[in-house]
Amino acid sequence: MNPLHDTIVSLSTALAIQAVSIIRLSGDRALEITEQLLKKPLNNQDHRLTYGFVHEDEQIVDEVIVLVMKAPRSYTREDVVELQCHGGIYVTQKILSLVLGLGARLANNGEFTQRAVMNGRIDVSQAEAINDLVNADSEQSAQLAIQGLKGSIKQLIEPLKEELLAIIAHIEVNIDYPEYDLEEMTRKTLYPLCKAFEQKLMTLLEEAKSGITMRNGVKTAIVGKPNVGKSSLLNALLNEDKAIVTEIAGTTRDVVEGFIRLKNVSLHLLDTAGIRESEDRIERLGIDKTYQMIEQAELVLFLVDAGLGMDLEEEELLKKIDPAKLMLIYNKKDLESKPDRLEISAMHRDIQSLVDAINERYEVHQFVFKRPVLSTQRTVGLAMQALNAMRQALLSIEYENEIDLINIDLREAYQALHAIGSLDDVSIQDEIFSRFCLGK
Ligand SMILES: Nc1nc2c(ncn2[C@@H]2O[C@H](COP(=O)(O)OP(=O)(O)OP(=O)(O)O)[C@@H](O)[C@H]2O)c(=O)[nH]1
Ligand SMILES: [Mg+2]
Repeated sequence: MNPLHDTIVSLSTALAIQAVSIIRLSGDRALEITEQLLKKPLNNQDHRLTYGFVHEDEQIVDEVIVLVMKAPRSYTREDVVELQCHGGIYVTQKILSLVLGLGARLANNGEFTQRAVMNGRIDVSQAEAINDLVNADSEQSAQLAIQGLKGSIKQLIEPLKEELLAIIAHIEVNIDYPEYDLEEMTRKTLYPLCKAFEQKLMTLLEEAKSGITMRNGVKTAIVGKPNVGKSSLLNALLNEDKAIVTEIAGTTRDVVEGFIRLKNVSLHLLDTAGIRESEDRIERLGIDKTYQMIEQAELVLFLVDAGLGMDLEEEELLKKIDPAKLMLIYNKKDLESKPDRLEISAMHRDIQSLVDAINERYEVHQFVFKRPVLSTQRTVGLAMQALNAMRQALLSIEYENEIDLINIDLREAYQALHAIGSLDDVSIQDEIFSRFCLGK
């Protein structure tokens, strides 16, 4: 039998002692197997909950609730049955083995979702979104996944595909039907079209990047002179004693990392070595790293000692940091407080003003979740592939290649975009679905 049409089964809940376990079947024989198990007809129970007993021969194994969802109104578009049994490990395994004995096969990771894709209920990008949603560990990542689930990725890519297809079709009509009275697509007319398309792909990728940043956390470097309280701030934000804090200047040498979720954004925090002229070789290596972190960071929290105020060195240092990613913070406000500046006291874990300021800063970035963005490595990779092919086409035009040669690159760009929502390339199927959890 075609493995895509046999009846699969798996546990939808964890194998643990719990109130209820759910065993899910999908496929042509799902109903029949359940009927045998319950010794009860289920044919007129579509989309209803039924009560019954699971039997092994004449013996009752468990009392269950059964939900029948006949094709095509189910997750997989096949006949689906969900058995809710008592959540004991023994009972659950027993029922599973009875179902297997009646001819169902244990499902692979993601196989239910794979069937949903195969049967056209959702496309691949939606399937990935389902996986992302299951794995989401924050409001932001869940929102991103919901966008993908609603099919927005398709809406994002479809117009691009159509636009490109129109260009390709124009070229191919020119080549294949020269007798048609269609204006000829020349390198000159093609160039601006490709250039505009390149720009659209670049925008797509930029937005994907901010989407991924919002999910993985904004890379945030905590920097400043020694002893201003950088490590104290890291600890206050994380609410734990992660980094060593002492009154000795030059305590931190290596980068100490942490991760926090705030209301509007997650931060990937990097506490760094304090910047100063130093004779100590190890400390200097640490300071080199600090400069690297300032370069790489998307947000720089620059700390100044409120008691000492800002000195010339700090002013010089500030000038070197991209103002777009800079936040200036005065720590140790318990020593001296002034109006009109962002003040905290890391040691006293009094940092709400900073948390509020960061949330405010990322309020507008919530747009990322209001609009669909590519959010998986696979889809971003394909969009990059499309961009590269388009750039190749532009080069090809500059080299004054024949139009049919240029068309090869355009077709390649189209293929890459197409693959974002399609499973035509069967070889990648397993790669995608193996990342799912069992039973999904
Ligand atoms: N009064 C006061 N002292 C603070 C505050 N925050 C930190 N300190 C003290 O400042 C000293 C230095 O704190 P750290 O957090 O180690 O400073 P750092 O910037 O990480 O220093 P380096 O790692 O050496 O660059 C410690 O003695 C802290 O207790 C604060 O809000 N108020
Ligand atoms: Mg430190």
